[in-house]
Amino acid sequence: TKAPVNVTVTGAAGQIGYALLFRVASGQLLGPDTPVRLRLLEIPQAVKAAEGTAMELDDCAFPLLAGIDITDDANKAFAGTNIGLLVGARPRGPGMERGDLLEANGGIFKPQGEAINAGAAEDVRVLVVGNPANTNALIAQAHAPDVPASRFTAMTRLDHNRAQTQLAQKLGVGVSDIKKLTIWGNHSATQYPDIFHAEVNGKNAAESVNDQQWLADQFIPTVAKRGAAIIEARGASSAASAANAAIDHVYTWVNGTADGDWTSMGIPSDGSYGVPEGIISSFPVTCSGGEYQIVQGLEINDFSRQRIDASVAELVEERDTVRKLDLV
Ligand code: NAX
Repeated sequence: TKAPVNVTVTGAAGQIGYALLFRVASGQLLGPDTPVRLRLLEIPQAVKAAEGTAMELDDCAFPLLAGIDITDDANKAFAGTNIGLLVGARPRGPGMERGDLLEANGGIFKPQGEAINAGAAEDVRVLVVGNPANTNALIAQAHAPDVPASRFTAMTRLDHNRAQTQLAQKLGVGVSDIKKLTIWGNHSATQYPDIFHAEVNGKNAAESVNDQQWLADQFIPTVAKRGAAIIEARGASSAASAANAAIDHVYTWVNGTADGDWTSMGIPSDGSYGVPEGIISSFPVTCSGGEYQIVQGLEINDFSRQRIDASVAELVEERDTVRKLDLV
């Protein structure tokens, strides 16, 4: 049998943590042949709750679960880790400005980046879920100079999955009939879900929809504001769907995209599509052999260009803010 893969989950006692850990431990993150050892990182006040979750994990008797460590020390949590799921973050409090939010999260993602740099396994792969996810990922990456920047990613897969279902429902097809959707930019209300290159049973999706008004006034805002709609309906933010997207993100990164399809990931820009190098922005990517590559050569029409630029401008602003705070 294979050696266990070390998976670190931060914010393990939170609601996404509760939806995520059981799926990781059951083998859905890395597949049915790969045992996992979980490392749970929490703040001191929440360690006890994380221990409670660990008791339940034990009680599942998952054959693939090789062990669970719980700590409030980032260095211990990331020592030897292969996969880091960075879920814990500082939420925006009442009256908190964006600068304050970024500063508070800098206090979390800087030391976690340093701990990853100091002790993670050579092949470490990091997914940041905690918001503001793209810029939190940038902060962690900036403090891990010995780890290839490409190993730091931010989650836009939930947005991608949301877009897939919205489009499938509009066209009355199954979600598996939809390919090559793209989320561009920031995981925020400025994100741009792009259907101009998407395919529905092999036909162009934008042409199949043929309804610019639906695209601009329904589809894009529904996807971009879905998080708020969930809070409104459920009285709590997306948790199971966010955990599902985290599982999808890592599974696809490690196991690859299907032929004739791609996915969306927040990754350090190499300058493709006019996105400034270094910021962590969502792109269409294919994955193979544990590596991802930006899909090149897509034609970007004026409608898309404006929206990509607006979301990227927000990311540049966030980067400039954390630069001023000396966080990157
Ligand atoms: P919860 O508040 O339920 O849980 C967060 C947990 O993180 C808490 O248990 C807290 O003690 C812990 N935590 C805080 N600081 C920590 C630190 N320094 N080290 C370790 N743990 C720490 O939030 P939950 O609903 O689980 O959401 C977690 C994060 O995901 C939030 O930032 C949220 O905004 C973000 N989301 C991101 C999404 C995405 O698509 N990228 C979608 C879902 C979600 O909104």
